[in-house]
Amino acid sequence: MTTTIYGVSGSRAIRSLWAIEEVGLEYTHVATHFFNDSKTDDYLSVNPNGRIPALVDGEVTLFESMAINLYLTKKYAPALYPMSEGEQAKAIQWSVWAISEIEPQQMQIVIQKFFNRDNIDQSTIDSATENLQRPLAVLNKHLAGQEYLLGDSFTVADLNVSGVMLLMQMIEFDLSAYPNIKNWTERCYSRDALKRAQSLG
Ligand SMILES: N[C@@H](CCC(=O)N[C@@H](CS)C(=O)NCC(=O)O)C(=O)O
Repeated sequence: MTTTIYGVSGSRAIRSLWAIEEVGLEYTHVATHFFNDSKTDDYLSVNPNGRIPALVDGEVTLFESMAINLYLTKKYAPALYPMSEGEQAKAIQWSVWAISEIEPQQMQIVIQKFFNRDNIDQSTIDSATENLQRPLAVLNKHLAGQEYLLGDSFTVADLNVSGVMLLMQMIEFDLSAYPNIKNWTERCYSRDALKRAQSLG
């Protein structure tokens, strides 16, 4: 059986490139770019959304980084996937939370800072920054007194939430009011698997 992952590391595909490096599986990386590469007929037959990342693992074809990561860790890296049903639900909860509470707001800032450089709308940045305060306060409080989202060890919950928040690092979002988040992201981002994923094309 072959496993193929699509997407370039300088994009949101990094989330799943990181996951596949964490699970230690042999795989083929196709460095599909989010402009033209992701709109070819061949690629659209893998991900009809025309977005990266996507995964083909034998008979299973998946899009959406959070789903890919939950699948990969459950199947190939039990140490990263919680044992109990309650904890599995928590991993899904945090993954959905990151994509719905953090992602839309951080993307507003990414768009202004990277794709609208000549005509930055500061009010969009300001309101997204304001809207991020509530979820960040929730995360910071949750991380008080524990190293990782589900307790003492790094799991797919950390991979997914900190993977989404790699964009916050890129936009140099000020996390100084959230020391637990800062320390936790430093722990997550020091992992060798992330470094290997970032060095992929
Ligand atoms: N929610 C998706 C987001 C994927 C996504 O939007 N990726 C961007 C690259 S950063 C993309 O492929 N954009 C191409 C397009 O929108 O046409 C995930 O997490 O997998």
